[in-house]
Amino acid sequence: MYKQYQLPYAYGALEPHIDALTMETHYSKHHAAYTKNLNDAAEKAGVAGRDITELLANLDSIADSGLRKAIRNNGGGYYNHNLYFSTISPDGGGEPEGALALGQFGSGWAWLSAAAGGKLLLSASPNQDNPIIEGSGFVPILGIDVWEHAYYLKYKNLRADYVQAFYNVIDWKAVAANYEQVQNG
Ligand code: MN3
Repeated sequence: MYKQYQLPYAYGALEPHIDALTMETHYSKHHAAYTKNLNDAAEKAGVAGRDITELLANLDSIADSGLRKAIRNNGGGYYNHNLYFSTISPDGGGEPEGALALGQFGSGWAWLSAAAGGKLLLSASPNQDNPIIEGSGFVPILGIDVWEHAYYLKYKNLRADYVQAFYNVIDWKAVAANYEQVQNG
């Protein structure tokens, strides 16, 4: 059974950068739905209990194309949001890094990823894809969700303002811990 990352902070803790209603909807509706749908599809495909990273890296092993698509979308959504919610914090912030995230048009994600040995990659993915699903050899260590549901209630069409505000909540300690983990293989 795949379990949602448990938030160690309240929905309103990231105000004013990310508002409480957006956090609550994003976590308790969107992320919860990806998690439930992943569990349902994984059960049907006979892959329940497989490590999520390993599963996403080997989607081709799922013979049924409908289930493969369901696991790509919902497994991606499950993994991506676990990363998202675990790398933001009320104690976040610090030095921003360029124009990460503005390159992804439409619904998707902007990523900072790492590979064994410590190489870093900036990239963007559509939908709920990520560098693991794309077979890049890199593992995401920070993701900015640029689907409208991540910012629309507060920022409306002003995605750049959301991305700018997002830098105030990035938990660089968590990102550094992810980096260490990937770097050490
Ligand atoms: Mn989202």
